[in-house]
Amino acid sequence: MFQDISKSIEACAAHYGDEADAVKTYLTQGQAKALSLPNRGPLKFDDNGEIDPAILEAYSEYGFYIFENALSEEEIADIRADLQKMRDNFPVHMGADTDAHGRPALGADNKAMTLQWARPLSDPLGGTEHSNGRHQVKLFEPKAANDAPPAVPVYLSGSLQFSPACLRAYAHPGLLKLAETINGPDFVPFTEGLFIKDAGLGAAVSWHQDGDTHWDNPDFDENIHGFNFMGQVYGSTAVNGVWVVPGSHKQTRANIVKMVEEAGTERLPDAVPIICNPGDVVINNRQLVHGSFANTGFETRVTANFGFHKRSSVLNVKGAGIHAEAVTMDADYIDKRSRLIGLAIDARRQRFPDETPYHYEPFAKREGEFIWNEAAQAELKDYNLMDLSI
Ligand SMILES: O=C(O)CCC(=O)C(=O)O
Repeated sequence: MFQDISKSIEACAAHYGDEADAVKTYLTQGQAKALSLPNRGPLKFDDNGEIDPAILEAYSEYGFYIFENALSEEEIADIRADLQKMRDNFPVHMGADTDAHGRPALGADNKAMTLQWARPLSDPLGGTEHSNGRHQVKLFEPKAANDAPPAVPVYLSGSLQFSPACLRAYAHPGLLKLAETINGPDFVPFTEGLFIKDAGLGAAVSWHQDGDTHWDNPDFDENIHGFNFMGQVYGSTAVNGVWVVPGSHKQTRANIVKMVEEAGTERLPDAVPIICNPGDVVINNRQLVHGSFANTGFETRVTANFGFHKRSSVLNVKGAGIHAEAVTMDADYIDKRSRLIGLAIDARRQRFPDETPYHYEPFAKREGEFIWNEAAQAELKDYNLMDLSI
């Protein structure tokens, strides 16, 4: 049912010297524990078209849920084709203005952040002040192969401007219904990007919680920092995938330094990997302690991330400054950034005419405003300057 990653487990463990056996056990046991949790299955609805309450209960309990086959084979094929086009247009090396064909590289003249790079198998964020210091510990950095390039792409911000297929996935009616159920019908965007973890090269993302703004809010609750959907383009494994500490989203800001100290290892004992097949989409609470190790295995992971917030979590709130410049996000600002939802719904309607499109209540009387075509796609350039970062 899932890909056999035993060779990757061996390869991963081999990087850890004396700890190789412990790593192997951690990966194998984590995998078994993850697959025993009751938080995966198809996106199900009751007779009234509402999300199956059992899904909402499991999401609330664990802080993540895996929707199997949420993206059809056709949709995944579209995303892979876009990905190939984008990769073909990546800068030929970090900082280059042109791609391998001498054309202007993807994102070369953008104002907003686009492609981010890191040394192969490094942990570029752990233990730094980057992103307001949320990656509190530095993870082990395995040694990459001698012929590995000095830097590899790890994250593409603002991905929907470069990929109509990712834009269409963003308007998946079942997923947007879930966003509505959790965040209310006036839910708003957060940020979108691609996590790229190439086999044998992909960098780590150290343990962290995403939420930054509302930890001391008197109205704090488990959903106040929103969630990310994580669409799996090639699947996700114990070696290349995100690990999470189930249930940690209900508590306050975690002291990850202490968690690692108490465990005596960066391999947090309560964590489990998110295991997926291609086409599965995960909902991941942004307060969950999570992270991913360097990808020392033989399988590449690419995750299409796209998140949503409650409107009340961002309205007239000063942004965290992590994904975009920190400004106070008023109703006009939020409306402008939310236009992406209207455009994505129209893009999806054109590609999948037999599907009932999602009805986004805030644009109930404005649907005619959102017409997707090549010009509208081009106008998305730098849209992520207005990410709703909290
Ligand atoms: O995909 C990954 O490796 C990291 C994902 C992550 O940290 C996030 O979505 O916040």
